[in-house]
Amino acid sequence: MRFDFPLITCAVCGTGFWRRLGISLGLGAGILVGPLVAQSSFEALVVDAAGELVSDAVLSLSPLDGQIVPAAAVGGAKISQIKQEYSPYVTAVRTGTPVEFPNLDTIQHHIYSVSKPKRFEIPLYEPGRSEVVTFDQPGLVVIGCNIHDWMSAYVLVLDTPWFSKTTADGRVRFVDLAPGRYRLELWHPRVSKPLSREVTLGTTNGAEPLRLTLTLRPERRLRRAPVPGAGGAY
Ligand SMILES: [Cu+2]
Repeated sequence: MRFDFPLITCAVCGTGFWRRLGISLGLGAGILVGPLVAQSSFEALVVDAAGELVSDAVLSLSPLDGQIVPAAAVGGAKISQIKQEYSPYVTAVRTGTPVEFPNLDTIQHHIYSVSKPKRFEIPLYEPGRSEVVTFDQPGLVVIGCNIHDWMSAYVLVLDTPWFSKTTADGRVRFVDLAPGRYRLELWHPRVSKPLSREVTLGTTNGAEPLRLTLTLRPERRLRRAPVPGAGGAY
């Protein structure tokens, strides 16, 4: 079975090659179709069981054929505390990435995680302060706040450089991938079990993104911070 995809932008380097790719689902032989070229691209559309577009889903592609993996980029990510929430709610990083945690509020926070890939704590975190935590093991890290129990954030730490998070359009796009087989994994904060399948990237003309359906648990995330102006902030 083969799907063809249009190419738009690079989730890794941000460049905008307008190439097109073909992708063959890795069912059985996982046949590559069309002449091989140096690079392939990939686009996916993520929807829920009702067909609604899904944001904050992280799709990653891990090479299975010894494709050359680029060195980790210099730089990091940032998760702010602002208006008594973490922003962004979902962050995906490559293993070894430093993540900055600036407190942009006028109150203290107390950041912590007890997740196995990165247990850490930044106690009584003063306004204006910023510390860096390096996520050096792959896996899912759930972050909370000991003062504001509604505050939560997720850091998905990945060994591959090829990952991207969906926004409101439910789409992820990759370019400059080497042709070959990849393990595709798709995670979301409300998914019980991440979607996982093997895909084979080739090169050919195409038009439609790969449509992926996630079965999501009901949304239970509640905003429980005090209403601005009503007093009681702490
Ligand atoms: Cu807090």
